[in-house]
Amino acid sequence: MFLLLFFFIFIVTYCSFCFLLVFVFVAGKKEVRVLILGLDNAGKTTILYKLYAPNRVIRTMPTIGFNVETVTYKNLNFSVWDLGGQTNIRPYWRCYYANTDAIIYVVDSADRERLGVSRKELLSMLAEEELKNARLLVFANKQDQKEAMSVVEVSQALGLHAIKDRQWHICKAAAIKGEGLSEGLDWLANAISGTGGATGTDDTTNDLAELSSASSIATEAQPTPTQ
Ligand SMILES: Nc1nc2c(ncn2[C@@H]2O[C@H](COP(=O)(O)OP(=O)(O)O)[C@@H](O)[C@H]2O)c(=O)[nH]1
Ligand SMILES: [Mg+2]
Repeated sequence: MFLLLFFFIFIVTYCSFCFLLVFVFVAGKKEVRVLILGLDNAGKTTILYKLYAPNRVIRTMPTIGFNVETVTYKNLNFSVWDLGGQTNIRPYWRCYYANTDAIIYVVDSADRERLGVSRKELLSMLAEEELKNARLLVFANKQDQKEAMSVVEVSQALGLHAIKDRQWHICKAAAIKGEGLSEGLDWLANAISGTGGATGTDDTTNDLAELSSASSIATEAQPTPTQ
């Protein structure tokens, strides 16, 4: 009888311990909802899959609808939504805005002709009430292209310096080689955890002079997001 009671208590204790372990593991990782937006052909899908599987060779097709993957980085679970960027799909971006913690806005730095359109889309998106608390990370992508604008040029063309009401950061990237992505994700993880990137004009990462040097370090580093 005693043996049976002992066995019962042992099983209950063991199960509770396992449950606690699973709970701590699951609850310990904060869920972060991220949208990857930008014009078509900017490199959004390439970025999503480079973050998801850094060593995989990525071949993309124009995205109709969306792709979504979970990327775990610095104890955060990023649920990353990559939405199609074609002109006729852009009006549907707003269907995904609710509860968004951060926007990754991707620009093709070599596409000088459409930078004005990209700026217009960015500004109208930032004006949306549902996104007023979302942090903004901009990737000046395709820096491997000879004709690519510098990160400072892209920043100025987008008018980022005028954004005072949210945390934002821009860094250069060559998504196809996986360059610059970890620096961006580092900033985002710090901003979400509240350990970096103060809001508004006081944010030193929003300073253009700082930004060019911070980003030039980024392109030399290889991305090391954990899966
Ligand atoms: N040269 C270069 N091409 C890139 C880079 N990132 C993406 N691409 C290419 O740009 C094209 C569009 O990429 P994709 O990710 O589908 O763009 P999306 O429409 O924004 O999702 C593809 O041919 C990619 O291989 C990059 O950093 N450098
Ligand atoms: Mg795509």
